[in-house]
Amino acid sequence: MKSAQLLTSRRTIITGLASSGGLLLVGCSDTQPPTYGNVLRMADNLTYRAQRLLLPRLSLAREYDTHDITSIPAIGTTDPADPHQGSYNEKNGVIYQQLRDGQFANWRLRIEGNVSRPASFSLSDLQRFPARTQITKHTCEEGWSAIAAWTGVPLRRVLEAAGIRPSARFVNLYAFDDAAESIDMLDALHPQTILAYGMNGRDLPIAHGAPLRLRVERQLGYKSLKFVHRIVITDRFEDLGKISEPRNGWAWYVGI
Ligand SMILES: Nc1nc2c(c(=O)[nH]1)N[C@H]1C(S)=C(S)[C@@H](COP(=O)(O)O)O[C@H]1N2
Ligand SMILES: [Mo]
Repeated sequence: MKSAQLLTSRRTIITGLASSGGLLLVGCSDTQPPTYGNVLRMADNLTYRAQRLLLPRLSLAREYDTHDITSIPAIGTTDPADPHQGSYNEKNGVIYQQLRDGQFANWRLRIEGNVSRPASFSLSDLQRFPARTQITKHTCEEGWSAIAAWTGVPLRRVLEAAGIRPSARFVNLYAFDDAAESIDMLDALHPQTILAYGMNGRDLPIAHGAPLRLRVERQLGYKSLKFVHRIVITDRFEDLGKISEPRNGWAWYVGI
C-alpha cells in the first residue's frame, strides 16, 4: 500500500514536471504568461506553473491582528493628477482631478469585455456589496513590507454581478495613471482578492489609490493596482501595451 502510494505521488510529480517542461517548449501560448521569446523570461512560466501545482487552489495569505498593523509608505504614483509623477497620464490625470474635486461622487468603475452584463458601479454601489476586511502584509519588490487593514468588495462579487462567461480566463485592470495589471481567474476569484475602498478603518487615502485599488494578496505589491477605474475580462492573455509588465521587464506572475 505504502509503495503504491509512493508510486502514485512520484508519478504525479513526474507528470507535473513533464507538463512544465512541455509548457516551456510551447512557450508563449495564449494560456500562459508571455515570454516574448526571451529565454530568461521563461522562468515566469516555471514560477507560475510551480505555484499553481504546489499551492492548494484557494490557500489563503496569512491574516494578522489589529495590533500587528504597521506604518505603510505610499509608493509609485501617489497622485494621478500630478503631472510631475512618473506614470502621469495627461487625459486621465485631468479626469481624476475633476472626480476628486467632486469627492468621487461621479466616479464609476466600468466592467466590460467578455461578460454577459457589462456594468458600471459607483462607489456607493460597491459599498452595498457584502464587504470584506483583511489585515495582510504588503510585500514590495523593492524589499520592504508593511501590514495594513484593507476593506472592500471581493472582486468575485463584482465580476459575478457582470456575469462571468465560462470562457473567461484573465482580468485586466486599468488605473488613472499609466499603469495596468492582469491576473488570471484563479487569483480573480480568490476570496482575499478584493477591490478596496477602505484602509485601516478609514476611506482609502489618495496616495494609497483612492477611491479604489486592487488587493491581490498572494502576489508581490506591484500587482495590487491603485486608482482602478476599468476592468476588462478576456478569454486570452493580452499584452496591455507599453505600460505592461512583460514589455517593461517585470514578471507578470509574482507569487509569494
Ligand atoms: N496605479 C498604480 N498602482 C500601483 C503602483 C503605481 O505606481 N501605480 N505601484 C505599485 C507598487 S510597486 C506598490 S509596492 C504598491 C504600493 O502601494 P502603497 O502606495 O499603498 O504602499 O502599489 C502598486 N500599485
Ligand atoms: Mo512595489
